[in-house]
Amino acid sequence: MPATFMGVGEVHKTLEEIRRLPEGIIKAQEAFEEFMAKYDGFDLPNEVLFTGCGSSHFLSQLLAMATTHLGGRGVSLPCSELLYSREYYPIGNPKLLVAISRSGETTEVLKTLDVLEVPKLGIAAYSSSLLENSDYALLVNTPEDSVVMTHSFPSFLFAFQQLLNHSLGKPLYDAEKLSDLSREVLNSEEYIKGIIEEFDFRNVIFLGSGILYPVALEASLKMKEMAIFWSEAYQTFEVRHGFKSVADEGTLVVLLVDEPFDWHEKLTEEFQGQGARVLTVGKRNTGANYFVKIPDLELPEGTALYLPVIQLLSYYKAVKRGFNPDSPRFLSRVVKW
Ligand code: F1P
Repeated sequence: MPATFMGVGEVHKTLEEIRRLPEGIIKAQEAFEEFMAKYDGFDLPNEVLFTGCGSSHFLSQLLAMATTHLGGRGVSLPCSELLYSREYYPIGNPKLLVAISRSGETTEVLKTLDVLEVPKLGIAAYSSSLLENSDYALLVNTPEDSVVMTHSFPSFLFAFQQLLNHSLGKPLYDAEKLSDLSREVLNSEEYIKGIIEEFDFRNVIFLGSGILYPVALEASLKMKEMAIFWSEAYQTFEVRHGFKSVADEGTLVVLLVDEPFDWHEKLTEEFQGQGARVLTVGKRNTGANYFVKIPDLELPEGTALYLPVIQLLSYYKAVKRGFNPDSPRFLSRVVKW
């Protein structure tokens, strides 16, 4: 039976897990509280190096940016670059390595624990080799059967943001509020499904600036992993410098934005002038063809709220293309060497 046809009422595991973000935020808060109880007096140092693979690498970029945004110095590298090419990167003099892995068993992540003589903080969804071999273990109880990372990604983000706020003496975010707001964002599922039904785009460009750029990168990865569909991600205004030439009547441009300003409206109009359609995801529309409102939370607090939108978009594109997002071709849940 074709992979995408499910029994009446049956739902792909991947969709179920995307929808679990509200509880994931609460689990993330619990993970943060358990971490603080276990490592009494722990504070993050100012200079932190972050690493991970695939989605966990893009998550490491988010954590590095959140650290820098709050006055620290966060640097992110994919594990394999940290292992084999770190001399080309300004990793500086980090006082902690934060290694991220949903499974906690990815070979490259485990190997990074031996690279630098600094304490390690592991973030995983399972008791795992990563957590066993880290000095500090942040176990976020968001296990996923899906091959691709879904609600665990924003849940890990939130748990770390709370640790960051605590370490810098900033007020903690309100987990219940963010959980409720993520439920609000998930209410856009039917609308997102409608976009996929209405517009059979041939290619998709994801745009994001600052902390939303790694979200654009993750969106592009989700589209490739689940829908086996080529996509690209750029820093928002960079796209005008040549990359935009690919955009035409078969293109969907997904503009991830916090507070739009005139350049966002101009960019939207420019892409529409090329025949493309634009989906704006943010606090206000930019004159786009489609719009998903993100609740009014300052970034970086509200960053987690963008993830379900891009995950749902890729999920429904995968189903439309006749693929089973629960078992993407050529992929495994845990990459081993
Ligand atoms: C990392 C990862 C995933 C990707 C795929 C293969 O896994 O690259 O990000 O979606 O599942 O593995 P992990 O180290 O976060 O468990």
